[in-house]
Amino acid sequence: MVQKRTVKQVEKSKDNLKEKKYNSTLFILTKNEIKGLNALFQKIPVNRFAEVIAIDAQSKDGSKEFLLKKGLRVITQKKMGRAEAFRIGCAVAAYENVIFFSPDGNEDPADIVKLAYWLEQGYDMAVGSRFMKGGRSDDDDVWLPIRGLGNKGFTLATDILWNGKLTDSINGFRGMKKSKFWRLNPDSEGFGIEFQISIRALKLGYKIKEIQTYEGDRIGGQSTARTFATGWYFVKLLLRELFIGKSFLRCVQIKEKYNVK
Ligand SMILES: Nc1nc2c(ncn2[C@@H]2O[C@H](COP(=O)(O)OP(=O)(O)OP(=O)(O)O)[C@@H](O)[C@H]2O)c(=O)[nH]1
Ligand SMILES: [Mg+2]
Repeated sequence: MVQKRTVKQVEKSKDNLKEKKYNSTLFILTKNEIKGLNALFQKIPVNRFAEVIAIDAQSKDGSKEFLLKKGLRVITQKKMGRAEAFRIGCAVAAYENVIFFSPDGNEDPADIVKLAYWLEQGYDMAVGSRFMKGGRSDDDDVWLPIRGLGNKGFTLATDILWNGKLTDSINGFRGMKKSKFWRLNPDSEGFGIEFQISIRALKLGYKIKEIQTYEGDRIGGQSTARTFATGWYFVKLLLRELFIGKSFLRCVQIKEKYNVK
């Protein structure tokens, strides 16, 4: 017979989840994000993760010094770009589950543990979706919502072409199993990395969990994403993925460059 749990027991298990420590690696990605760090750092649940590493793109505004002062390990990128940060992260992470967080105000630190939770539940990838019911994108507020429309268009095309049910194939706020990351042989540059990962994950039938996320406005610093250049890169990336199918599995594996076995 199934035993009913008392209210006290249910409350206690909820508390356990609140306090739970994750055997996962949390990455904080920065490129001149000192304003965001000042505003958000205390909300980042660093104590809930067995490993926290910052990956910094040679910030000149004191972001690196800030993170070092907080006692974090900071890796300084030699080669720029978010794709490079993802690859460096997956090469050095001590844990299988990795989460990437960017402290520029776009991502809600409260969602970090939710991503970690779903990875622990067995998902290969967990993604914050700005376009699910209840989600929100700061791009939606722009008078000419070109980025929001572009994002939705790319996701729609991806779902149609690779039979997916994604609502946000591009958002950077995500976590993955690092072994599954390397299996995708992700060779994209810069801001294309998330889109490439989403497409290839669909090609290989990965278990993907999307959670609704609220994308706030950038707190300070400068956007590094150039809308039209990034959009054009996405178009080329999509066409290439269409053309190559699953042949990336048989190509030279990019992980070898990062000394990953
Ligand atoms: N480690 C690392 N982080 C980066 C790099 N480029 C950008 N970032 C960080 O990645 C996050 C996303 O970059 P943004 O420039 O905000 O791109 P975006 O969110 O599309 O643009 P906005 O809407 O203006 O915020 C920010 O926290 C950046 O600091 C990089 O080369 N290396
Ligand atoms: Mg941003």
